[in-house]
Amino acid sequence: EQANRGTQNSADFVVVANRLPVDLERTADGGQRWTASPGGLVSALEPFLRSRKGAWVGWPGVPDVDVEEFDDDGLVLHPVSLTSAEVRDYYEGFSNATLWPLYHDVVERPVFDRAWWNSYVKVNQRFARASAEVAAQGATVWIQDYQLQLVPAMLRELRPDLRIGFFLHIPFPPVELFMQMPWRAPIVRGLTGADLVGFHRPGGAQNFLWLCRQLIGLESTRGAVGIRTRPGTMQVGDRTVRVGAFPISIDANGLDTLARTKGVAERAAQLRRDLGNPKTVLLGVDRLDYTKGIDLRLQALHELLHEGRLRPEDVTFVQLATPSRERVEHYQRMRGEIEQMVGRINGEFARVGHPVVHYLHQSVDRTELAAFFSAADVMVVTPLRDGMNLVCKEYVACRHDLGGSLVLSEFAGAAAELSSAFLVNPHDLDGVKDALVAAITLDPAEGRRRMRAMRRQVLTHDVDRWARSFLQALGAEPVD
Ligand code: GDG
Repeated sequence: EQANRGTQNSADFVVVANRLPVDLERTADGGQRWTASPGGLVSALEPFLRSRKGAWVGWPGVPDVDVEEFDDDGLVLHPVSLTSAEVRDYYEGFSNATLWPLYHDVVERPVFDRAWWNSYVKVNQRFARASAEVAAQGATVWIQDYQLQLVPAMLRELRPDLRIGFFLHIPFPPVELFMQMPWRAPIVRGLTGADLVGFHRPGGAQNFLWLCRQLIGLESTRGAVGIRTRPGTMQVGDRTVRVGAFPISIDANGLDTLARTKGVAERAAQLRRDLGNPKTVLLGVDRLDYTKGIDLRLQALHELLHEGRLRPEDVTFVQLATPSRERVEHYQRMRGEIEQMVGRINGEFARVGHPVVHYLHQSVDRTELAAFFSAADVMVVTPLRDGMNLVCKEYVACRHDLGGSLVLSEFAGAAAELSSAFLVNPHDLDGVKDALVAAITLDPAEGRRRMRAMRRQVLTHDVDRWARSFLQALGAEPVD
């Protein structure tokens, strides 16, 4: 499968992300193999990548390996190597223990470490060089997310001929919080190397425009930024940089089709039987991350059971918690706390053979996930802060039966689009409890009305529309 290095400066469309869309895995016999991990981003970009000479630049997911570029069914995958020390400092450190908590409202205290920053600069430089190597003259390069915020300016320096886009998948924080960052000016300058800087929400775009004015003295527009349209603009030397809001979404039709299959329907019914056919199945699906508010929903459930507003024989709560960033200390601490809460609730309210909380620290495949969504009466999504949150959109896409209801945090980007959910302030525990009870006792006709409205939004605003609107604003796609 491995091809020779033959794509120097020949790709017309390049995606740059921390990770490649495939993971390298070491096998038991000491060999290695690739496993596909195509998320929403890959499926959304696939048509663009395949219709042009596309390349994807990213880390293969294991440290200390040097892999040659190879061709994966017409898409060039260009691996960037990281040492173990770089994984620790650039990835687990600066990306996930500095930027992640800072950009998520300082839910945990960000760690500011100069060695981590130095590693972040060095690795961003490596990604910029790798991108410069694969991009053809005048190509479009689309850089993804918070791990690579310096790449736009670094790449512009190497290759002024390129059309460069950047999209941030997590929230861009309020300026008061961003100003804590010791390396705030270089980060803002790094981003301004792009021709278009995209965020999920207009608020993030506005925060960024403000910083460009106040921190590095650029001239920029002050008017409101629209969604997909009316981007803000600023002057960076002789270039005009656009700043806009592009709410990401999911492959809604693909998921809708999957959820309608007999296999998923049967598996959903089986899951309910396995859970003991409770009156109400509540569901949480998250990476095990402290921003997701898993502890809050458990606390709300605990209090409702304690007060007798919910009866343990009527409700079952399933929490799928995908393992994530397990070597970062914040994550280790939170995992312990959540598992203790699960133990406490089951200790007090379970009966033999009937736990109230089913907690799975595992990841399941897409079909199984669709079955869980189809089986759940109430989907509980309570992040303290979330750039968008795809899980709630996936739940809606799976409910062609118009069944089920959604409890959704106001602090998820998705709340702006899913106004027919039960919106909650996750910091207001009584409010969360009331919303859970309201969702559980919802009149079915009212539930269908709400679900229909949410489905209309999600099915017409899918990930393909997201990618197209970004690339059109970048001038890389004709406007339809
Ligand atoms: C970041 C931002 C933004 C989860 N468990 C399993 C599984 N998943 C899938 C979900 C969903 C994805 O992982 C999680 O996406 P989210 O958007 O909910 O959250 P983050 O991972 O934090 O994503 C977020 C997103 O980027 C995109 O811009 O929306 O705000 O934080 O697709 O279904 N998938 C499978 N098994 C699991 O066990 N197959």
